Amino acid sequence: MNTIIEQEARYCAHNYHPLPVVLVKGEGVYLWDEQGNRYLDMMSAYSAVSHGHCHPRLVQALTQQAGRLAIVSRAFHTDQLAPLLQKVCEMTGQGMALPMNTGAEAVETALKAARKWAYTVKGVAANQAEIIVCDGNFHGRTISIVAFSSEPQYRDGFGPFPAGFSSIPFGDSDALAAAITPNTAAFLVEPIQGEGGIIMPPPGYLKRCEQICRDNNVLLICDEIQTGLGRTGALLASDHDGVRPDGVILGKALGGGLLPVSMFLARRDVMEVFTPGDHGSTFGGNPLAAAVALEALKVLDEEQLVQASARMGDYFLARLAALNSPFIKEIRGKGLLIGVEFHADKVTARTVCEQLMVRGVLSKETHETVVRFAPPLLIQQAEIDTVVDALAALLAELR
Ligand code: PXG
Repeated sequence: MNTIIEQEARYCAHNYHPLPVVLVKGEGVYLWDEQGNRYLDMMSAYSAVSHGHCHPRLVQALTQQAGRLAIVSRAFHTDQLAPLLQKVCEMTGQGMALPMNTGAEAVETALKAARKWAYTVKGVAANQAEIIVCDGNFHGRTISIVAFSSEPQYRDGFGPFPAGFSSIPFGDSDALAAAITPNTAAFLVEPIQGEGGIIMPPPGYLKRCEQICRDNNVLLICDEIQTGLGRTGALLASDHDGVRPDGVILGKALGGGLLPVSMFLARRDVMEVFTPGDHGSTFGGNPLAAAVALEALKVLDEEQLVQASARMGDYFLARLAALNSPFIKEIRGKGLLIGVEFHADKVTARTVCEQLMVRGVLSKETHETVVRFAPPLLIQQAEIDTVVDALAALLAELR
């Protein structure tokens, strides 16, 4: 056994089951292990590394800002936060933003905003606000977020849970219309369910949900932590449907693959429910994170990563479809958020990931049957060829 892996098993909580590889270096779409073996990264840290590993401009922004001013808390202003928030609001068409660090914190922020908006603007009676979510959702790991997870393992052993959430089938806009009550504050939804298995809703779903929310004075809040910032070939996945959500949650790639940076963005009248002391975070909006996130947004623009994601995603999907393998049940995705579902009785997704690793490709299964392909957005055609060829070779061997 590798001693580093043993040491981690001894001292780290066993809340993950990593592939047996010890990574020491990353650059662009590539990762290297201790022995100097090179891998193509098809995971991008669950879509957090859309800019590629250690992007030189982002490393420079990080090191420069780290040497000037890193953390002061929001007790004071810094010169870095406002330019970031203006840029991200202008890019997404939202009015105001509240910066946090991890995705789950930004989701919690959205839930708090929605509830307070329901009480102070919509007129819902105290403690009666309801939030509708979707079966198969993944929004993070806090107690209130797992309270509305439909995955037993995320909940088991962690109750009691807060009330005020109801869940409907994903992709069913009629179910949303039926679930709304006068107490409904918000509908929280992932435009494409990522951790749920790269689940695509039917065409026009989000647009219909937007209309239903408007008609009922319910906030449409899109969790774009995984789908946002170019991952699906549009800046936001909700752009594909021409939808302007009332609130948007960003994280992961916002930190440029270097730092945890997240935020809740919303219409001005929604965000204005927060007053000083209501909500906060020691590290949220710190100038180090803000400098990196602003540079990450500029790189996204200047290197046209959103367009690249659309182009390379189409190519990747076409090459996968051409595999025509009896092991593959379905190929799903948009842009560079792709899931390949295998027939459960033929091969497990874990086995595919282990075999891909041996062939120099790193990915991770979600559930037992789906392997995700979500590389950094700067991946080139030849690299996609390498991945698809590796998959084809291992499927041929399995046969
Ligand atoms: N929303 C979505 C759509 C996500 O994919 C989160 C929220 C939570 O973000 P943070 O930064 O709090 O992890 C995610 C995270 C895991 C895991 O093991 C998490 C994600 C994907 C795969 C595994 O917790 N996505």
